[in-house]
Amino acid sequence: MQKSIVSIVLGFIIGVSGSEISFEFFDANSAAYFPVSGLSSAVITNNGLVVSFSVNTGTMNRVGSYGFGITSGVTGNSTSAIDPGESLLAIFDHDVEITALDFRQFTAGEVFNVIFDSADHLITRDDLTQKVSAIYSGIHWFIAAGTAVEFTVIPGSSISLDGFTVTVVPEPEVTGLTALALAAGIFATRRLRRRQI
Ligand SMILES: [Ca+2]
Ligand SMILES: [Ca+2]
Repeated sequence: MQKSIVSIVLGFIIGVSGSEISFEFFDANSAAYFPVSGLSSAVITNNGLVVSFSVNTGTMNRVGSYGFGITSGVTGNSTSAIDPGESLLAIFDHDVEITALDFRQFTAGEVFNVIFDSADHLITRDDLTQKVSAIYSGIHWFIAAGTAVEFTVIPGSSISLDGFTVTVVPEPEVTGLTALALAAGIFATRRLRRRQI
């Protein structure tokens, strides 16, 4: 009885923290697929995490078998990729860490740019951790709640972004409460054991 109450309290306090949350815009068979094609903005709730997506020009666009990007009036626009002058913006309602990015149509010489906290984070094809599937992982990029992260490319590049993965960073006061709940759980278990002796 006491143990189950502690489990419920712990589960409630931990909430959206911890596990990886994926956003997929290309693979329609993926469990994390969100259809946003044709929209200039979209608010998505995924495992308790609320994300506001928007584009600076045109609309988000998925082209089957090619990729996901932005289609707009920029010079040399590819309908299935992010081109120079096009940006996808994301704002999260919790502190998160970006842990992986999944690309397509990423060829040698091209450079993707993720901008946050007024700093560029440039990715070349050589930087990709899995070249065939064009995945960039092994990162822990902290994005504070309410601040914008911008997905874009540098001139001469045209790259599709299939999706990305984040983990939610626990808030300090939540961590404190979790420790308190854990301590209460240990105390309850000890009392239970002592009674059984
Ligand atoms: Ca484009
Ligand atoms: Ca390309």
